[in-house]
Amino acid sequence: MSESVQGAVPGAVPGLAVAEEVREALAGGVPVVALESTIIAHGLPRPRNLAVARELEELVRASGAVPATVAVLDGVPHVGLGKEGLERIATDPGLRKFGFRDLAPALATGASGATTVSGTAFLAARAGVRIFATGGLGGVHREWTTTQDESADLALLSRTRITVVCAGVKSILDVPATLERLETLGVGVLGYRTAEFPGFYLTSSGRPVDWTVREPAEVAAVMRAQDALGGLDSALIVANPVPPEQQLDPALHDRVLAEALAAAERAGITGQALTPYLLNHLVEQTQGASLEANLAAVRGNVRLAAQIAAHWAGGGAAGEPA
Ligand code: PSU
Ligand code: MN
Repeated sequence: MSESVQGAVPGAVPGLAVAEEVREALAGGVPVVALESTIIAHGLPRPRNLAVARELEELVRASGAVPATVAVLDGVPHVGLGKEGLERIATDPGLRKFGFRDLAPALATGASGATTVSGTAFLAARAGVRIFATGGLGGVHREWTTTQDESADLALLSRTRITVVCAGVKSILDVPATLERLETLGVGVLGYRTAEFPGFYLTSSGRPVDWTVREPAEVAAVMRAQDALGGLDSALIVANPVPPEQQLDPALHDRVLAEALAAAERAGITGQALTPYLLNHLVEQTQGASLEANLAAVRGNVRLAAQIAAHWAGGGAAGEPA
């Protein structure tokens, strides 16, 4: 069984509410997969988001792992939400969006919010959860040279030992610049059964990856090698493309994305609001096709994460390889 970042008692972190089921799984070598809540609260339209939140947890369970959805409720960071907590993140209109840097003020003031990749990765790692599934990472935004808008996801992942299964970075971003930044930050990127970095809604971003793995066990082996090397606590990104038959039509994607970026600029949308604005715009302007591609990507990532978690926990294969 893997060593937890916490030492002897996985999940026992002061100030962190780790669900009993998650704690028991970590202590017993049962695979655990962390899930983020920003995609539920701010990245998907309501009321579909609640059904998706439940479906993702069920997918993890069906693969023999325990889901740990992460969020901050009334100033308490949760790793593993109960039924009510999940409902709350999907329906509460006042729920904020918390990256890593928001966690301390949220705790101190009793605030509630969904956690982004940076907030989720930090809390999950603190609880001893090593594998995390999401849709697409944040990254370097287009127009970075004037706005300096780069998601806090990247810097946090350069300092946190966690494996993130994603469909690349969101295609609303500057993908080549984001890949360069990941290299600068020393964050490893593995293409899963692909030599090309995925494009979130699209199967490929057109950019190459340096490393390709074909099986969940290979990912677990890379994680063990990270630990054997020791030293810096950087993350590992497993880039898992959406199947070609489930991707968004690339021509439609390019056209609608250009419109969305122009609309955001006209509306003066910046900061934390930008990513949800662009994602919602794409859903509307593609008549929901971008949503289906997004969901297909997330589902595939959650399944793969559960398989990796099984190999990491030493429990053999979870489900069948995709
Ligand atoms: N993946 C999705 N949809 C999302 C996100 C990821 O399929 O909405 C969220 C993640 O929480 C990610 C965040 O951390 O978008 C990035 O936001 P920003 O660019 O403001 O850092
Ligand atoms: Mn930003």
